[in-house]
Amino acid sequence: MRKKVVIANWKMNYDFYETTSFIRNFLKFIFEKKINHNKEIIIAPSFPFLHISNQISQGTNLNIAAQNIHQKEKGSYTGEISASMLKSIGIQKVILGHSERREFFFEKNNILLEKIKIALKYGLNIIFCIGESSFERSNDQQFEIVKDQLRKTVFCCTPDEIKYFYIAYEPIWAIGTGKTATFEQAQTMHEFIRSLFLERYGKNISNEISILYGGSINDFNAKDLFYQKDIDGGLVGHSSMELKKFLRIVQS
Ligand code: G2H
Repeated sequence: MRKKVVIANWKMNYDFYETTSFIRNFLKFIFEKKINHNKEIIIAPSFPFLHISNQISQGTNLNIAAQNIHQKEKGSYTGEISASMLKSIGIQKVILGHSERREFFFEKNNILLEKIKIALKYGLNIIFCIGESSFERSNDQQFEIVKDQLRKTVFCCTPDEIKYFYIAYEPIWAIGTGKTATFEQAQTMHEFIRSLFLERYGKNISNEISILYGGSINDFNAKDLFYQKDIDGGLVGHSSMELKKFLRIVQS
């Protein structure tokens, strides 16, 4: 059975105090209630707090992920963060391809493929985001778009490399809008994504790959979404920033 995974993507929110106190309180609750059995929980704070967050969560089942890396290994790229820097502070996971990176930082599929390659070189697990815009969905192009995003990025990897991936389907029209995909819409897309993995890599990989949903998940809709057979958990933005809400989502 595939593990359920819940990831908090805090984007550019929370300072040092907010980050560390949230993680401490979260761990306290998880420990007391023993709710993380057979569940993978990941929090992605901002770069400056990755190291301390990782230290606080040492020895627990909470994992810490970065929200991005630069595509080059090192060099004159002022202000950027490399995969090897993350690795050197014990970070094992990174989110790539988020639609906010694609939209605001012009990250196209070719750049994302470079990022994938450098992340894999340093053995980082990749939470790779894909999804269509509202215009594309209204023109019924969502399947074509998602297929193309995968073909130009993840599907350039070998079967051994695929073991490092989680896929997050995040329809852009549902991100931060409060407009969630219905569980039927999400399940249909997840089933389609899994069928693409079947076609490209065969049965074992398509059965094992975790496909998460993202886009306005909250403590009310999480249960229905996570109950679907091809939805293995969620990538949660806004609702992951309130401890009680996030705990309810994790418990869903
Ligand atoms: C999508 C999601 C987290 P939100 O970006 O990746 O954010 O839950 O706020 O829509």
